[in-house]
Amino acid sequence: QKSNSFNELDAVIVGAGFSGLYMLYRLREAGFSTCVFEAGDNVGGTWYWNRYPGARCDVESIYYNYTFSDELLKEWTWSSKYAEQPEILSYINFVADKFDLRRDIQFKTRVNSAQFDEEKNRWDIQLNNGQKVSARYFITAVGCLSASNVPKFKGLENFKGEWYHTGRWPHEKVEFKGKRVGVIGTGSSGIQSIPVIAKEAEHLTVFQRTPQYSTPARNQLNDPEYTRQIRENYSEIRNQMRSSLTGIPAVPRDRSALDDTAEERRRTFEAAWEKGGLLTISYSYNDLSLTPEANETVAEFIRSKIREVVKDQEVAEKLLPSFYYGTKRPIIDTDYFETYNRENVTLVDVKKAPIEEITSTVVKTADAEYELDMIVFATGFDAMTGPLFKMDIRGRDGVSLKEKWDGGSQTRTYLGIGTAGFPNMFMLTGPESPSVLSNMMVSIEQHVEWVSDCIIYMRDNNKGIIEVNEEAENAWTKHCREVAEPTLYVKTDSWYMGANIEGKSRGFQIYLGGVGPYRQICDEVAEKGYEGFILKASEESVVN
Ligand code: NA7
Repeated sequence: QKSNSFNELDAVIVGAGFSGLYMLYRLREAGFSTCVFEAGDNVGGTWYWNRYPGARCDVESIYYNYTFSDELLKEWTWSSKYAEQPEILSYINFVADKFDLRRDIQFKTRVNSAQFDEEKNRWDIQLNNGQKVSARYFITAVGCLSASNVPKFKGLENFKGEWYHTGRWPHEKVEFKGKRVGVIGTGSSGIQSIPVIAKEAEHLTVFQRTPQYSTPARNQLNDPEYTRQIRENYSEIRNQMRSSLTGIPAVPRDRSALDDTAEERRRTFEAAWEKGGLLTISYSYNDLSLTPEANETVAEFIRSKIREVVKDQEVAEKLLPSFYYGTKRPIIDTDYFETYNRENVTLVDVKKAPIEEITSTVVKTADAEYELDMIVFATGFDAMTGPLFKMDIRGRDGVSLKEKWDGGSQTRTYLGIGTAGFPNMFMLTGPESPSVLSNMMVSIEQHVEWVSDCIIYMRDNNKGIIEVNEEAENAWTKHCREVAEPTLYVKTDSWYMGANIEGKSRGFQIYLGGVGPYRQICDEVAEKGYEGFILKASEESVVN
């Protein structure tokens, strides 16, 4: 029955994660015919795919949920401070059921291509099952970290054991017991999974290229009284989240690290270490991401902690990070460094002796061989542009998004929401929006609400085409670079910089101005009749 209405859809949304689901909800409420296409066989996006052991969200659960429905806020209770993947996935399923979202989602379906038809002013969308769909609006809700990256190791195809990527973890239980397991990569996914795998596997070998700063999460069960208080004050909390820098109601302390004595700093960092949490240490001072000297104070504090926790000082030395703290995604952990005190764990420095080849049973580095039954690739993602480029998206004159953005080396957007030459296309949490440097839930709700308000405005004002003005795009892209330039972020090779993917050139692709200021900018744009966009009537009225 769905296929009959396909030719007349108002909107197609790609992806049934947090952003796609809310987008569907909003458009449907406003009376638009909408369909979501989702590659997985169920809802969840990031939380559907990242099922690796130890996966949990490092934003506190009370802030990592939808806030648009008071009823929903009352109905759901998070069990702990940092929710584990299965609990988050249950939440997303709960939401999908509560709002009856599944009836407009087609699962197990990938969008292969989307092409703007300049005569009809509609998007022609091709699905991997051969179906074709036509829609006025094309909305990508594909996430920022959904294109998994398995580096091209020579010989991987010969490996006889099991291998998995953390971001494409199987749904069946993976058994580590009695096995020699290797984990490649020590970003958030590696650091979350390593302590859990170490407890089960016969032996765990960690292949580390860049040592990471990680601080304790200090996860705990949520006290019912605490949950009650949060619920009671949620409208105030929601306002704080929305106007904050990162989508979490916390502000950096208004003091330079260099204004304190070494002893005072030590006490401050120590208290933050004990308290735990994602931003506690970063927010101890206001200049840790700006001045190398200030940054070095926190970096050295964490190094001292690693030396303290890890008993074998040779291993501890290998674990000491040297880049600017916070310029790769901060990580919080449960017993990560402690894991290296276990008898069954070996740390291998693959910066010093890189992985050269994988054979049927062995990972060979430049100076040794490691026999393994299983390899876990915790090697990250082709971030931001990767998920968009998995589809062949073509705008005016048949130009593809990939061509326009020079293969991902040079993103160009207006507000991270639209890009010139691609009319009626909206990106949720796209490059050059605050997205991955914020609590995604806050960014997602803001994007979805802005985009749905815009589509409603178009209908109410008899407009059929909206596209980014190139000047506005140039100014936004320049502004993004200018905001990032004075910070230490641009001095580190990270996935924020596109530096983890071979062939992608370096460029900071996230808006660093903060979610609160960003929201204000977006609101002003809308208030001024979508300033920076060109709006036109279309011959064909918007189908509704
Ligand atoms: P990350 O943070 O990108 O981490 C990937 C890790 O894999 C990192 O330690 C990389 O080292 C390592 N890596 C990548 N390629 C290789 C090769 N070829 N050889 C050895 N090691 C390699 O991904 P995660 O999944 O952990 O986290 C992604 C985000 O999800 C995270 O930031 C949160 O926002 C949630 P490198 O540092 O590049 O030297």
